[in-house]
Amino acid sequence: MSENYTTTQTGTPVGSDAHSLTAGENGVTALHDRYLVEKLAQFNRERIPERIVHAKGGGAFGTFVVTGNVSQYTKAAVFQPGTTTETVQRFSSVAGEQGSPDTWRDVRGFSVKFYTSEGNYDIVGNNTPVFFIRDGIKFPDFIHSQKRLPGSGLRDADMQWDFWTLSPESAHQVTYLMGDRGIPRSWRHMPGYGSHTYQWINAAGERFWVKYHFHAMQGNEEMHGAEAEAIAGADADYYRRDLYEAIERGEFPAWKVSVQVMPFEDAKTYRFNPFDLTKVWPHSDYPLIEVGVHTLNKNPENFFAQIEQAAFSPANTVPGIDISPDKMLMARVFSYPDAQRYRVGTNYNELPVNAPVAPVHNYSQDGAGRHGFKAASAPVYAPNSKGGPVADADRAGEGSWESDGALVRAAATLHAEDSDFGQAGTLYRDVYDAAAKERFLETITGAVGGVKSAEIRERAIQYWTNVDATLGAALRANLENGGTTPDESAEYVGVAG
Ligand code: HDE
Repeated sequence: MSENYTTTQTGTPVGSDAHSLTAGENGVTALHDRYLVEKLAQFNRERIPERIVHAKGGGAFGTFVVTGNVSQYTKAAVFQPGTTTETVQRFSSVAGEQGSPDTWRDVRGFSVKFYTSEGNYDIVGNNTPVFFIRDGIKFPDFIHSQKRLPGSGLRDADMQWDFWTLSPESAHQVTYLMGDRGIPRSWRHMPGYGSHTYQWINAAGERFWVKYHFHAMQGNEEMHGAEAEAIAGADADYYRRDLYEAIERGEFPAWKVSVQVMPFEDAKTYRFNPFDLTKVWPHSDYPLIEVGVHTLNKNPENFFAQIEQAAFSPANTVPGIDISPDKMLMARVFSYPDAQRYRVGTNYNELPVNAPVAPVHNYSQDGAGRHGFKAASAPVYAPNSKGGPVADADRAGEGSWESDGALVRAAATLHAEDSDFGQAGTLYRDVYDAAAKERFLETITGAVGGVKSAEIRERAIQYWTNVDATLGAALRANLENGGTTPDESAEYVGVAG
C-alpha cells in the first residue's frame, strides 16, 4: 500500500481516481459517492470573483531596503535608515478580464505591500503619476465607459470618448495612455507611482505632503503598435511570463524608490491644487529625495493563494504615514477593503499573503473562514478591566489636516494654475520627442477614428485641440483624409482603475 494515497477533504482514503460509483458498469451513478460529489463541488467553487478592475496581473515577493535618510519627514519604521522589509508586489492591467492579453494598451497597476514591524503598509499605484478623474464618485461611470457595452458585450470607442471628452480632467492621463507609456516592454521596464499625495508625520509630529516614485533600475522600455499586437495574439501572458522567468533566472528586477516632499503649509498657496490627482508636481519645485531600493527576488509558489488572493489597499497605512484630502484617495480607502471582503471573504486579512508580521490586537471576531482566535479568557469588548488591548494615539502617529465649512458637493477652490489641459499639453510638447509625437498622433487617430458618432468625434478633436492646437489640427486632418491609421493596434482597448 502506497503512503501517497488520495483522500477526501477530511482525510479519508478514496477508492478510485478514475471511476465513479455506479450500479453495474453501465448503471446510474450513486449519489452517495461522496468523493465524486465533493470533487465536483470543490471544482465548481475554484474561482473567486475577478477584480472589477485590474483583473489580469501577476506578481512576486521582494525586499525593500532603505538607502536614504528621510527620518526628518516620517517616523514610519519601514523608512528609517538601514531598515529591510519583506514585500509582495502585484502588477496588473486595468480594463481587461483575467485572460486578456498583457500587451493591450492600458495603464498598469503597481501595488506593493510592505510587511512592516508596525503593520502592513500598501502603496497601490500605477505606472503613470496621474489619473483620469479627481472625484471617486465618478469612478464606476468611468469604468463602465471603458469596459463593455451591456448589449453586445463589446468595447466601444464612442462610450470611451464620450466620457473622456465630457470629463476634461482626464486629458493628462489620456495623454500618458495614448503615448508610449501605454504599452510597456514588460512590468520590469516600467516605473511606478503612488500617484496621490500622501501625508508623512515625523517623530516631532510635524506633517509633510509626499508623492512616491519608483524608477526601474532596468530602465524604462516600451513596445510599439505592431509588435504589441503580434504578442497579444501569440502570448497573452507575456508580462507574467517575463517576470516569472526573469526571477527564476536570478535576474531580480529592482526599483529605486524616492519621494517628493512638500512642506505642509505650501499646500494652501501652491500654484495648483496639490491634492488633485490629475496633476504632477514639477521636480523643479519639489526634487526627488532618495528613500530606498525595492527588489523582487522570489516567485509565488502558488499563484492563486499568493497573488490572486492578495489584497492591496490604500487604507493600509502605518504610524507616520497617512492619507491627504484627495477626494479620490478618500473614496479608495473605503472601496478596497469593501472589494476584498466581497472578493476574498470577510477574514481575508488572515490569509498568509495578507497577514501582517506585526501582531494583531483588536475586538473583531468570528465571520466566515475565521481560524485565528484568542485565549478563551481574553476580553471580547472594550473598554474592559481585563487587560485587553487599548488604543494608543502616540503609537498610531496619525496625520491630520484642517478642514472647515458646511457640507457641500463642489470642486475644490481653484488655485492660480488649476487647469485640465495645461500639464497634458506640457507632456505632449516638452516630454515627447518628435518620434514619440508621431506615434502619439497615429495612436489617437486610430482611437478617435473608431468613434462612430460625429458629435463625439468633434468633441474629441476639440479635446486634443485644447491639449495642443497643432495636435488638434493634425488629428482633424488625419481623420478628414479618411485617415484612420493602418496600424490597428493603435486602437485603444484598455483603461485604468
Ligand atoms: Fe483602484 N481599485 N480604484 N485605482 N486599483 C481596485 O480593488 C478604485 C485608482 C489600483 O493588485 C479594486 O481589490 C476606486 C487609482 C490598482 O490587487 C477596487 C477608485 C489607482 C489595483 C478599486 C480607484 C488605482 C486597483 C478592484 C477611484 C492608482 C489592483 C478590486 C476612487 C493610483 C490592486 C480590488 C491589486 C484595484 C477601486 C482609482 C490603482 C474596486 C473606487 C487612482 C493597482 O476596489
